[in-house]
Amino acid sequence: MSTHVTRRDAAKVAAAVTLASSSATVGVAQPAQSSDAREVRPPRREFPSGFYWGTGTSSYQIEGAWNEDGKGPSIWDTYAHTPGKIKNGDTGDVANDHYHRYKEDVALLKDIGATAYRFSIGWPRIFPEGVGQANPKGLDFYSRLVDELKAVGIEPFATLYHWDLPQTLQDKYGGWQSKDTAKAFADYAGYMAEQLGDRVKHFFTINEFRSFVEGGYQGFDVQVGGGKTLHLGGAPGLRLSNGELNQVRHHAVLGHGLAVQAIRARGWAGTKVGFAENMRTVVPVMETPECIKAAERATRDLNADFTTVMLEGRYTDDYLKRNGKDAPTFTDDELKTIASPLDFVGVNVYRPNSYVTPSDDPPGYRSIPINASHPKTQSEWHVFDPQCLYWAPHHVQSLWGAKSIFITENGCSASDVVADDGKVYDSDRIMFLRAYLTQLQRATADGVAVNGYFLWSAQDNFEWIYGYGNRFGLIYVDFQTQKRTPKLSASFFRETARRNAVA
Ligand code: GBH
Repeated sequence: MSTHVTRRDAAKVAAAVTLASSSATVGVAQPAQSSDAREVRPPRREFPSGFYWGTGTSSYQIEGAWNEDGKGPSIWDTYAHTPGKIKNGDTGDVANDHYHRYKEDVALLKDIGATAYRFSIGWPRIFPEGVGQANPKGLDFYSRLVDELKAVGIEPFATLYHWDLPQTLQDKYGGWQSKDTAKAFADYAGYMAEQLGDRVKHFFTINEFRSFVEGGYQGFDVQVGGGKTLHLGGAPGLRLSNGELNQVRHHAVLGHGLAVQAIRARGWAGTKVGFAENMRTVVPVMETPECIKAAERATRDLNADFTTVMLEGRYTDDYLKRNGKDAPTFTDDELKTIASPLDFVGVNVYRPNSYVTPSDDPPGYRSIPINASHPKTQSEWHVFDPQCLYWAPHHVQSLWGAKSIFITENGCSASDVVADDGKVYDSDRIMFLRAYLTQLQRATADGVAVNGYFLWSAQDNFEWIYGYGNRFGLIYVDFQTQKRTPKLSASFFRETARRNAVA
């Protein structure tokens, strides 16, 4: 062993001698001092100043306290309590016990360097029956949470609907199958803007229309490569026909529009409002003008039911034709409401939904299949492609002229474990974040108006039908003891937020 080291050292000395003598011979300076030596700059991928660095969570996924302080049951309480619906029979009854530990959790957000926090308000905490008398204890919880955030300088962003519909509205109206639910949602939204609007300046109406409508009212098939599809579902677990489903979609966007109007009517001056949708993200196969145009067309088309109608105020001809007798029924007035002007557009971006090339035949683009070997993260639906964090906001701006865009969710699950030294080394999450954020930085450098990024999620939490198995957090949670441990990715996030540049 020692002989080996000695021999290597000897070789180094010999090399140095050779260099020195050759430079002496030809009169060339040492490489380190050479004027034509390649200078390597330190990486510098900065975001615009004032960019928000946030994390996100949702009420049912972290709060627990499912039947405390007057909260009414939600459709997710019912669904999770139904045997066989959630992996391992997990429920959100206790979850991260955030309802009782919110102070510790806000302190952790501060520690990991977040400057913004996107949380959701549990509608049945505020209106246990969906409508009627407000529950002061429910309101008080969110009011204390907001105070706690503001006290440490973290900007609160509130989502009004992250899927936990009051069970009463499901029983009474069939949930979003009825316009009455859309109206009740607007009343609740206006009330929240009135109550919290002195301190909360940003509201998101609804989170992921596509997920809760398609997952909850029919179940949906997701392409994951090689022609393989997954069938995913969620509360309330209905299986409606296509025509009925389109009507639910319509009521959901109508609820959004009515909520925007209620927030404007009853909220405080300076309140900003938008939605947070997991748009179908389309990536052009190549960055040629023709291919980018094709990707834009596909984006408008594939999102006709939610994003497009909310930003354009009309269902595209193609959407109506494609759905024929299954198209939703609507009025012109409703379309106007649905497209009520917004202050920003929120997009949740995880994966590409489609890769397109141009086509001479209508509709002007062709979706190519995702390959079987395409890389994925730990979640079975999560096809990995950093480019989608470039293209999603790019399309939103080029198609609809959005002046302000937030990435309301982005992140991945990973097989995190606590190592012997007590740390959590989530190397793959850091790779994921660096790659995706590099593309987001590229978008802002190209002039796309992105004002903030919310990493999903602050903490590991109840991942819907997957229960506690799929961990998305920057902070590891031991669900037996409720101990929180920041992962290595939390250091990456803190450094990124501190420098306002990809770390
Ligand atoms: C978001 O939804 C949720 O807002 C959040 O609550 C959740 O914890 C987080 O992401 C992580 O999953 O996108 O075409 O592949 C994501 C839940 C959305 C994941 C639909 C699967 C399948 C359709 N799901 N998606 S697709």
